[in-house]
Amino acid sequence: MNKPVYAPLCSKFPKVSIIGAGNVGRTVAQRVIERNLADVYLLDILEGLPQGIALDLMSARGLESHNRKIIGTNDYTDTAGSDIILITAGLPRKPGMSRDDLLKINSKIVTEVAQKCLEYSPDAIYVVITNPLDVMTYLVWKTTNLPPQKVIGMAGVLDSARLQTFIAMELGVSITDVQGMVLGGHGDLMLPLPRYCTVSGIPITQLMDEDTIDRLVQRTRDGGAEIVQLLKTGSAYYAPASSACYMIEAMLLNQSRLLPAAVYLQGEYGLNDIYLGVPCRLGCGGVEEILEINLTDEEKEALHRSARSVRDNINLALSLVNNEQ
Ligand code: TXD
Repeated sequence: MNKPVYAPLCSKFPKVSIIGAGNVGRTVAQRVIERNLADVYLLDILEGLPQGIALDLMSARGLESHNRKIIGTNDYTDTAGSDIILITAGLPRKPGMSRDDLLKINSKIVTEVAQKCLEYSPDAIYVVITNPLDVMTYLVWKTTNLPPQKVIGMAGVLDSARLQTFIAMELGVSITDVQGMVLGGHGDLMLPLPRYCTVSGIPITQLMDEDTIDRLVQRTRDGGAEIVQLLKTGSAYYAPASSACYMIEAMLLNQSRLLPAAVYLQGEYGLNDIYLGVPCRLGCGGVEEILEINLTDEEKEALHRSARSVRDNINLALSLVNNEQ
């Protein structure tokens, strides 16, 4: 009698490589493995850091009851054949450092990281986290020359989660009943859209007065800064990591989720050759559709104002990177 062959049901478990083992990178790694979504390769420029975090997370596997592995590394060859590359590498702004200084440093880091990842994972989908988000996502797309649907920036999910949280807290309702959407660049000019916020289908404009909505919109815009001020060192990472994991899950499980993300615009919303937060559909191919929702003239103008600021920084980043070469 022939012996049965016990072949694995699937030959390959998804592989996610996370570049930058800082607060966001390591927290995304934890979320991804604890949800059994993929094996994770965590890479950092600092020796020992990703290895230490990986060993710590591996030691918790039995307790957290999952079977995914996490490898810490400083070597890009380990990231070969990734399905998703998440770029969180960068420096935070330090005292005395101007925004331009930070733009220059992070542009250099992100460009180098993208080049190295592309060498080993040319077929991956690239998700960018590093700030300034829309500019860094544009640079990754430009550097890799990948189809735009395979390079995406994470910000809208986070900004929308913050808005939804503030609405739920204000009304004392369950967060699961709240829907909301924030478009535009990930900065002071982001565009929370109260008209598209609902609680179980009821527009929030019927549940709150205008002053309250304005206050929550402003708190959303200042959401990152409020946390930075409280933490004193570093910036938010739990909700950013959840947001990144949410997008990774949508793609790995081919969920066709409709969410806001920084995507490459080619005429949508009257904007061209720019990365900006708009609603899109995410699935296994990356960005599967960009949705053009109706905006009032005022909202359109606010979106364009945000785009102008992102474009100025893209131009500045490109000139800084080109002068460096
Ligand atoms: O909504 C969003 N997109 C954001 C963005 C929400 C939160 C954080 N946001 C930005 O993500 C933040 O402004 C930073 O630009 C990144 C990462 O934030 P994090 O809080 O994780 O920063 P850390 O803790 O400083 O970690 C950065 C790591 C650190 O371990 C460095 O050693 C590493 O990046 N680093 C590198 N790794 C690999 N290669 C290079 N060149 C490199 N340079 C730094």
